[in-house]
Amino acid sequence: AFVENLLKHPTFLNNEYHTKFIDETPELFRFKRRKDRGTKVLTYIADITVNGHPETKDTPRPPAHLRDPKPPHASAEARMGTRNLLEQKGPQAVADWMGKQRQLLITDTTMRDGHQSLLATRMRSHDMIKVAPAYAANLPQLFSVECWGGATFDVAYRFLQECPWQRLRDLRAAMPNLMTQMLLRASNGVGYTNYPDNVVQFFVRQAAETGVDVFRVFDSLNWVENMRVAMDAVIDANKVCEGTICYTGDIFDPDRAKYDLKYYVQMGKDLKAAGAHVLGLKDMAGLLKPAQARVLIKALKSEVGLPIHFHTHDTAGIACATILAASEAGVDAVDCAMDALSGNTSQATLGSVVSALQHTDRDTGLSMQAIREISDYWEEVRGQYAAFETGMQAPSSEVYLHEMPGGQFTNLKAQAASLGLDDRWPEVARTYADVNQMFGDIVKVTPSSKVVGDMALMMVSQGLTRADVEDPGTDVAFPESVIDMMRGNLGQPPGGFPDTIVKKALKDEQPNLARPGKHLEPVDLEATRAELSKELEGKEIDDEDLAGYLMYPKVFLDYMGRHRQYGPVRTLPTQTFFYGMEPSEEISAEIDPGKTLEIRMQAASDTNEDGEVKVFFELNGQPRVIRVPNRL
Ligand code: BTN
Ligand code: 3PY
Ligand code: ZN
Repeated sequence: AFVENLLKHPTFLNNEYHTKFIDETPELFRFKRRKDRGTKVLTYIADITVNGHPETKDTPRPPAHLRDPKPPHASAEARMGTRNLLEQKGPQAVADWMGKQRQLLITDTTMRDGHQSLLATRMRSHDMIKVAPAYAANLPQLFSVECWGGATFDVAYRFLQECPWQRLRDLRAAMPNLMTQMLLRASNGVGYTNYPDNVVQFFVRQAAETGVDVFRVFDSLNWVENMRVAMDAVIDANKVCEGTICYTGDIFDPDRAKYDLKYYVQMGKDLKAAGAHVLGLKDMAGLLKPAQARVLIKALKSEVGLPIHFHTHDTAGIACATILAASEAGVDAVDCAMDALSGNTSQATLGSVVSALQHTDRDTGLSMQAIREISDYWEEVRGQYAAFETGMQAPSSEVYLHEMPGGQFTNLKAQAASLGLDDRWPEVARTYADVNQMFGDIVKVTPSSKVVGDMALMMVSQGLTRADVEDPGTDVAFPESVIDMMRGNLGQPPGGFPDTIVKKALKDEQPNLARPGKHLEPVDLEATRAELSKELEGKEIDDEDLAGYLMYPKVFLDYMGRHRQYGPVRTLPTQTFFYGMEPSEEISAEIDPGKTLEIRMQAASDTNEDGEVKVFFELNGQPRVIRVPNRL
């Protein structure tokens, strides 16, 4: 209630608050006695039942048979996996082992990039944690399970009302023999901007402690200089540091000579020199073609000498072919998504890759039956998220024109539609490519891809061409993100940004060409912890909460405010979370290990003259009535 009051207070809303404001504003402390967690959760269910969930309101409820899918049986004993090796012998031993394996190693990306690319990152922990024991028991040969980082951190707090750290902790506990993997945007953490070095270090240390084993570290402009702080932090934590090249362009295309074979080999060597245990090759848009993969993987293998982990997207429908070519060229590990969450902007189809390699010298050793069972589970899970499907019907070679990352593509399409540009998508795609050239042909991946997207949408909606923007005579209102990037706040691309665009965006201001973190003051962590604790009524702030707040201050505070009102809603089945309950429906929610709420909804009243609806429940057999305002 305190945070609700705080968030609603005009001084706070005007962004003028300071810590004294809280001491000087006693009305913030006028709130009702704290409710118990059962009541909080019932309040949430009642509210969603009456008013709908803002994100799924106008979409049909998924069919009843998809309610709370059952995971496959996990065979009794989890066999030794990569995590045991990491725990016993450390990250270098993992890399050495990788390089010696003949089988193609597989990372399952379903719980991170799979749903990030297909379902707007909306998959809830509830659906992941249930199936994790089946992964541990039935797929012990997996290299890793990518389940954290990228956009999942932000979306967990912001849209799913759950703590991303708790997700990680729970997954880690459920898969003790498998390495977990995260995507880390180097100095941009899991955010969209460069953080001070000590914040990056603090975040990595905490992620390692809570449960990340493999850190895929990349920079959105491929600037190795800007990756060192994050890479060093991973190495210090004794976890696997996957220093990563982002792939763009086409190594065979003489018009894209900036990103040629030599460029990538040199970057690979630089990452090795920076201490990477494994070399990541991140083809975030799915641009690498089979013939190019053969050449690139061979060159990286022989000239860099690190084990290689290849990531691609199936946006153009060719990812399996590229993966098989990379496999023939000696790649050590590749990323796939479970069949039901694969294809299109997601990863290649895991079962198909595994099957294609059976009875060859790169046989993965993974059980097709285990894959089918787990994929059947994911198929039912996916059905619950129908509201977030993008409607993309087919893969498309258009990606070779615009080069949008898998995670951005459908997002930008929706953004374009919301600006009334639905019928002008080909123009947006073309303009995105033009902006890339205007910016000097840069790597486009979060956050640089967002900047290119912002600029393209602005140009299409205002009818501006590249020539208009570059003309010194025209006045252009650049998006803030573009000005920020031209200032050097995301770092520098190879060769720098072109003068024309820097001058145009910054006018007389000089860009900063140094690593952004070099000039950012370290954050006083203990002072921030104390301030945050004060803002949250003296709540004790642990390192996870502090790291969350440092990444996303407002998102974190909003989350905490809602958490006080609604309690542990992360434990609700997904249909209940997004659609509420129906009369006579019964669900259970395990709010603590062994402490389960049995919830039965009886009925809802008509709306009374105060605009309220009474929702009648049984909670663990006891009748409970919750009143909620009808806001419809
Ligand atoms: C629950 O299951 O109890 C709900 C999840 C909320 C967890 C709270 S939120 C802030 C803090 N950080 C954590 O990792 N856990 C708690
Ligand atoms: C992310 O940073 O979230 C990505 O998936 C980049 O590809
Ligand atoms: Zn990806």
